[in-house]
Amino acid sequence: MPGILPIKKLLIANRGEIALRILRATKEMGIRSVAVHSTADGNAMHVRLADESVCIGPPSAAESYLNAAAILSAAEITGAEAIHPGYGFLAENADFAQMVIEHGFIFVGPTPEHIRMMGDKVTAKAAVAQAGIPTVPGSEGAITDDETAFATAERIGYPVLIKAAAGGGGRGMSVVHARSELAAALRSTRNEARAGFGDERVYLEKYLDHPRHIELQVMADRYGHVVHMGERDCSLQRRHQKIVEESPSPVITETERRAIGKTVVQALEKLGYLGAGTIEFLYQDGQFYFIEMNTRIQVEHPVTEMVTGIDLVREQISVAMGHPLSVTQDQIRIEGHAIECRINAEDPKTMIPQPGKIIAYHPPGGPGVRVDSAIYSGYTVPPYYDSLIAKLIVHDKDRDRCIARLERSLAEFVIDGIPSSIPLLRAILAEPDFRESRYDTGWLERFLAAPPGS
Ligand code: MV4
Repeated sequence: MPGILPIKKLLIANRGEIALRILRATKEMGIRSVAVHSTADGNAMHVRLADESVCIGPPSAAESYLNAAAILSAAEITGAEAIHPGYGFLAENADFAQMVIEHGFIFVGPTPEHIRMMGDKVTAKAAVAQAGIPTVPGSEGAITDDETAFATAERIGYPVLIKAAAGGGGRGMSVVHARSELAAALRSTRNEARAGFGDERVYLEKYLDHPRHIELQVMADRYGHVVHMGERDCSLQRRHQKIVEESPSPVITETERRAIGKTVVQALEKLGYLGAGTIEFLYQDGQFYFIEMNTRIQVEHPVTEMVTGIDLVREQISVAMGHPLSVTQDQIRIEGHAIECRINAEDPKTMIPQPGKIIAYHPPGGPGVRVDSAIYSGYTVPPYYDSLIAKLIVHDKDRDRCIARLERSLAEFVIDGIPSSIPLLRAILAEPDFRESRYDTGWLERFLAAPPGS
C-alpha cells in the first residue's frame, strides 16, 4: 500500500464546463493546473484560467482530446504528476488509464481493471450480481446460440431486450415482443454490434416498460472504504441524453435509500473499487435493477454536491493522492432538494445543435443557485464538440421550493446570440406531470411528440 502521493500539478484532459470545474477544485487545493486544448479552443475559459496550457492538436476530438500520446506528452513536458480525465473523451478508456499509470502519472479515477470490467456490460453485470447487487432478470452472460435465447426468453417472459455487451448509454439495444421475432432480432443486433463496436456479443434481459432511471453516487479510497451519497433521479431523458436530474428521487423512501445504499457499498467494497463511481439502476414497481456502472465523475454530479455539501471533484483528487475519504457514511446526510437543468446550444424545437457567437451572457444568481459553465459574452461555441454550454443547479429545502427557484433562475438567464434549450426547460417545469413527479424514462419523448397546445 503506497502512502501519500502528493499532486502538485494536475493536467486536465478535458474541455468546457467540466475542465473549469476541475480547475476550480485544483485552485482551492493549492494544486497547479495544466489545461490542454485543441486549436478550436484557444480562447476557452479553462485555458485562460489554468496556470499553464498546451495545444494538443486540431479541432477534431480524435486528434486532440482523444489523442492519448499528445496528452501524455503534455503531462511530461509540463511536469504534471496526475491526469484528471473529466467525463466523456478518454474518461472510461481502460487502455488510456493504463498508459497514464505506465508512464508514471497518477490517473484520477478507478483502476484500469475496474474501468475495463464495467465497460463490458456482460462482465459488469456478472461482477455486480456476484457481489450482491440486484440485476435485471436475463441471460447468464452472453447469448451464443438461438436455443439458449429461446429458453431464456421463455423463462423471463416477453417482451425481452437484446443488449450489446459493448453497448451502453442506449446504443445497441432492441426490444423483442414475441417468440417469432427473436431469432431475426438476435441476428440483426449481433450484426449491428459487430459493425458498431467490433464485438458481436449480446445478452438478454426482461424488458421493463415504465422504469425510472435512478443512480447511486459512490466514492471509495485506497483503504477499502466505500461511501454512498444517495441517488439522482435522471428519468427525464431524450434519446439517452439527460435533460433534468434531481436528488433525492421523489419516488423512493428513506428506507429504500438506506437498503440499496448498503447493498451497493458492500458490493463495491467486495470488488475493491477506487474513486468516484455511479451505479445506474432502473427502478420499477418498488424494485431496483442494475443496468450499468459509470467509472467517472458525471455531468450531473453537482446535484449530489448540493444536497450533501461534499466537493466530489476535490474528493476524487484527494483519494487519488492516497488520502482516506474525508467522510464516513454516518456523516453523510441528504439535506433539502437539488435539481439540475442542462442547457444546450440547440434549437429549442428541433433540438439540433446550433453553435455560434454569444453576444450577451447573464447567468442567474441569488441564494441556492449554481451555474457550471465555461461560456462568456463574446465566446463562440465551436461546432466540433458536445452542445452542453451550461448547467443550472438549484438547491432549496424541498422539491416545490426548488422548482420555484429553478423557474425564477431560468427566467433570469440571458444567453443571446445563439438559441438554447432554456425555453424547453421552462415548458417541462410547467408540466403537472413533472411537478407531481409522475414521469418515467419515456415521459420526455412522449411530451415532445405531443406538446401542450399541439
Ligand atoms: C433497459 C430498459 C428497459 N428494460 N433495460 C437505455 C440506456 C441503457 N443505459 C439502458 N437503457 C435501458 N435499459 C431493460 N431491461 C430501458 C432502457 C431505456 C432507458 C433507460 C434509462 C433512461 C432512459 C431510457 C430510455 C430508453 C430506454
